[in-house]
Amino acid sequence: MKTQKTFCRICEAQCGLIVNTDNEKIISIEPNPDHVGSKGYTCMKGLKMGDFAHNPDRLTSPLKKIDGEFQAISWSQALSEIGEKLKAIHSEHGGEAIAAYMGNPISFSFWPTTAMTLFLKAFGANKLFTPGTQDCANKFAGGERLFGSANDQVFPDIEHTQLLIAIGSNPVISKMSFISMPHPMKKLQAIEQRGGKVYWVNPRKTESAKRLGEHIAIRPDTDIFFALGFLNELIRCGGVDQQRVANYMNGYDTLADVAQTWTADRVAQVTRIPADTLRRMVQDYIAADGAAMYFSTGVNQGRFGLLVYWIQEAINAISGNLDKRGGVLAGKGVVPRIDLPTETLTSRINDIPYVNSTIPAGIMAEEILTPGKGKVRAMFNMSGNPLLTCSGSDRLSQAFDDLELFVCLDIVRNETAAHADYILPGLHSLERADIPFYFFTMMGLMPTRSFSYTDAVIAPPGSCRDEGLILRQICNAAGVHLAGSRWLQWASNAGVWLKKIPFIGQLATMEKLFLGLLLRSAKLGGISNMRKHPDGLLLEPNQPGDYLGQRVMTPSGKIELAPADLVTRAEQTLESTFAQELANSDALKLIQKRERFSHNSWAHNVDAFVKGERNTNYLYINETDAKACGLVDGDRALARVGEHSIEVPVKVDNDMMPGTIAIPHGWGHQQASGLSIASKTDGANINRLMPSGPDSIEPASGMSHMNGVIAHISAMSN
Ligand SMILES: Nc1nc2c(c(=O)[nH]1)N[C@H]1C(S)=C(S)[C@@H](COP(=O)(O)OP(=O)(O)OC[C@H]3O[C@@H](n4cnc5c(=O)[nH]c(N)nc54)[C@H](O)[C@@H]3O)O[C@H]1N2
Ligand SMILES: Nc1nc2c(c(=O)[nH]1)N[C@H]1C(S)=C(S)[C@@H](COP(=O)(O)OP(=O)(O)OC[C@H]3O[C@@H](n4cnc5c(=O)[nH]c(N)nc54)[C@H](O)[C@@H]3O)O[C@H]1N2
Ligand code: SF4
Ligand SMILES: [Mo]
Repeated sequence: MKTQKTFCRICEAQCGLIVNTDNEKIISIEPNPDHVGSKGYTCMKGLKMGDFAHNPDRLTSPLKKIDGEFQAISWSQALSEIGEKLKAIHSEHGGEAIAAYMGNPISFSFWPTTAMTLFLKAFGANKLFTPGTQDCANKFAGGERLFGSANDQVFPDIEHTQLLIAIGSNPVISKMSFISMPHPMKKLQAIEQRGGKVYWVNPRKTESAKRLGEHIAIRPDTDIFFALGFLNELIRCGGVDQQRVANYMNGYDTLADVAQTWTADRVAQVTRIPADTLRRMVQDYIAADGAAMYFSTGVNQGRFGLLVYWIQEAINAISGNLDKRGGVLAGKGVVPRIDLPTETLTSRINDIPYVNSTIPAGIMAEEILTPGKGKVRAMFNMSGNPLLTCSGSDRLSQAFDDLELFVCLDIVRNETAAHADYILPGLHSLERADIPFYFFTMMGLMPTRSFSYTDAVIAPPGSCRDEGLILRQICNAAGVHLAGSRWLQWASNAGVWLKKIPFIGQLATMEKLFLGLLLRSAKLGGISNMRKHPDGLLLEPNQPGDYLGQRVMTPSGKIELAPADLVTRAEQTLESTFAQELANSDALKLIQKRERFSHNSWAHNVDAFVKGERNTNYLYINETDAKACGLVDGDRALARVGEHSIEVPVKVDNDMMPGTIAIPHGWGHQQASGLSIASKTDGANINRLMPSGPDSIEPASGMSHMNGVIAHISAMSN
């Protein structure tokens, strides 16, 4: 038996693990009590990783669809056929016709994601879709405007804060986003233990809100009015640090103008947070020695995620909490950042802008289906399941069938792959060497600054290959050079040969060269040095007071409190949205809900996670609303948005605020012939209901609207 330390790459917590293996098989996984970040904490999913790596449905060889059925073929056949086809599409239609969707699981692995960027560059292609426009692109778009770069983000100084206002976040289940913090509830409990306070602003009384803090129920997708009401009250109460504003910020007067009409009393009409409660929250925020406002996907997935980002970070900044102990800190990456000037790209669909070099997934179907120059004809889906995870599934399904070449790189044959021409078997995360997630390597979003390196723990089954290798072999077969660079292509080809020589092979693979280079640039001494720290390496702690006036990347060097396009949008849309909210006050609003045993769409092919009652998603609804819809617990309900509807079982749940219903995403696997366990589950795909297309996404951030969508619920007639 072999024992190896590594870290989990399922979510942003990146907990330390100890993996026991025998003959390349995972026997057991335990939490690593000595890991500098997680100190023995993990969740069930990390401990069950063996069930993903050794899944009975794991792909082991390339597959080709022949007469509607998938058949195993050799790598040489797969690569040469894909290469030929791609070459033909490229020469006839150019790079505009080639696109990729890069899903969430592989975003935790540095090398394959970089390889995808180099791959697209090789064809002069730039249409990279990611789930970023389902979970966080508003933060990137906001960072560009307020702080001068998408990669400049702030996070709450949880270890010192006296007041945390957490909006649209449920750490007990999700472990948080844009902050890497294993065992988040322990850190949050410590706030109360030192006399501080936590507020949860959420339409649902979550598992987290039941453990600690005070729950503030908010009507879904009205957070922008909450934020404006908060700002208005903060200014009214003199909670602005005028000296700091004068020294380090631009645009305060315009910002104050925007907030002027949004009093606590007025916004209460739509948020349903009583004005006195909002006033009390502002008083607590002003009084705390170090306070932080933080929001996550609950807000990102609304219609105004970018505007909320703006107002929230303006509040943190003008109150003096930005760059302050216990307030919010500006992340400092571990690897030095090279901020190359990014091109301002727009989609051919309505000139929709790219965010952080990616194109909104909400217009993927239009990019594929709209005829004319730039129509997407070849698509590479790496570690994604857009059919279940992106909005507008029915239209996407039609779009995928319209492609001339559709290639999926995955570890199993998921629902999206059913539409593919070829499926190529990639690696499970425990089969590759890695360093931590981009968010801390490059953006420093971690309260305890630390770093780790892991070698691969097990060898891949069958002929599975590293996705980076697959992409560069496709380049070879299509006769182009990775990133358009002859040298890179030569180096990566040489790596394949050198790999065959024992010892040199250990060092010479492209991914190892790449990771080693990053570690050296971070002054961490390369891979051999990092191997001496299997429990991770603590780095110099975050320092408040090192950001304002020193690291701000805007041209003025100051925080921009009133970005012109956001001010214009606020002026043009908020009054009408407010009126609309009042008019729709009786409507039921649908929100998302993450579950302990689910992970987006890919945890349902593991027996332990779909046992008993867990074998379906549910419609969660308050007792009063259920009654009004003629439903009782256990009924089946029809949920409808526009012309689309799905059927789900009902759970009456008084943790849901009246007027709010929730249905978890990632379900609806019945047709998945490649997933022997998941296909036996019940449940329906909520993204069939979510709006898609150019008019459905948030301007400038490209975010899909997935929270607060108005839905109609009725009982299914038996
Ligand atoms: N309605 C609604 N929709 C949502 C959300 C929501 O809240 N509501 N949440 C959204 C969010 S936050 C996200 S991040 C997205 C996620 O959306 P996606 O990234 O599209 O989908 P996932 O379910 O994460 O799974 C992607 C696939 O990755 C594969 N995979 C896992 N590990 C590897 C690997 O190492 N290599 C390769 N090649 N493949 C691998 C899995 O087998 C799975 O098939 O979903 C979004 N969709
Ligand atoms: N178990 C599990 N863990 C996961 C995942 C998973 O699928 N399962 N997915 C991972 C991924 S990819 C991500 S991006 C992270 C996301 O992690 P987080 O960003 O922390 O998101 P959630 O925990 O889903 O919390 C969102 C909360 O917002 C609330 N909410 C919904 N609508 C609104 C609204 O309009 N306003 C406000 N204020 N709140 C609202 C919901 O009730 C929910 O409690 O989680 C990761 N962790
Ligand atoms: S909390 Fe996240 S990183 Fe930690 S074990 Fe669970 S899935 Fe893995
Ligand atoms: Mo996500």
